[in-house]
Amino acid sequence: MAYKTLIVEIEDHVALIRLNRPEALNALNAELMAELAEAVAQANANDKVRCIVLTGSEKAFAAGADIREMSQKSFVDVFAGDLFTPETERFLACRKPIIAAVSGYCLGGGCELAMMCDFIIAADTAKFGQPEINLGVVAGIGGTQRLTRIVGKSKAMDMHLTGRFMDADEAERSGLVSRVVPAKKLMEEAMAAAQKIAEKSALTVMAVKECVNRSYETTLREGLLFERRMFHMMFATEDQSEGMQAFVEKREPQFRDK
Ligand code: CO8
Repeated sequence: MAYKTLIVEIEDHVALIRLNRPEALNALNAELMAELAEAVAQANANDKVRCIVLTGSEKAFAAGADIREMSQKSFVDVFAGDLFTPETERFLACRKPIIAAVSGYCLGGGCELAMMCDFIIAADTAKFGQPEINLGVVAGIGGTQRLTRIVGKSKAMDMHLTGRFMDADEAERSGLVSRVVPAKKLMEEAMAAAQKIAEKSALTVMAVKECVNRSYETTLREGLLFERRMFHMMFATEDQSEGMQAFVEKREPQFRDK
């Protein structure tokens, strides 16, 4: 499918989705959000795709929701229209891992979108921020909730209240990103991580994503039980038997997603 605001390529089991509104530093407008939700849903449904990488340009992953577009909206438009809810729900329904490869500005809705991914690999040029306060609004697609859970209350308050930007090193120190790499190596690293995931059993990958995400939704006790039962359930799969047998026989496992 051809998109106006995205470039989508599938390479060796990895769907690479590139935000492509260079004229607005990949600001998230209604069209981009609808196309992104569709592209992710398609990748999720495509048996050839085992992992997704979401990226922007060197200058910006995304500089936030589209301020020009939002500036024309009323309360009724955003509330009754439920701005961005269906799109984010579709994005979050994806059961395959999504890696955000972030270079340059990753602000407001852009930072929130990156946090909706499963992990973030950042270029050393990345700048994260929740500057909505400068526009007279609060974050709206998870910034106050996800950033707080990821980096803790003090830093989340600092970011949201001052609107300052955080560089890649600070983002790594704070646990917002999993690794920082030189900008030139960003796509190579992100694609290599995606390829590594693509080699695993798709069943186990799906289970890991569900287990880790569960930790944000439940108490520790319930989360531990969920994880334990998921572990037990994996013994109903051929891939568990193959994975363990391969280790014992000192060979590479041949997973079949069964
Ligand atoms: N929206 C629309 N256009 C944008 C945006 C944006 N968020 N960011 C940049 N652009 C446009 C600029 O207007 C400019 O366009 P033009 O050339 O036509 O004037 C072009 O991109 C290049 O930008 P700059 O000239 O400003 O580039 P600089 O390198 O000088 O500055 C910055 C880069 C610092 C990133 C600057 O552009 C900036 O501050 N951008 C806005 C950042 C921001 O405030 N983001 C938060 C937006 S609000 C939000 O994300 C809320 C999300 C929640 C939605 C919830 C819905 C339910």
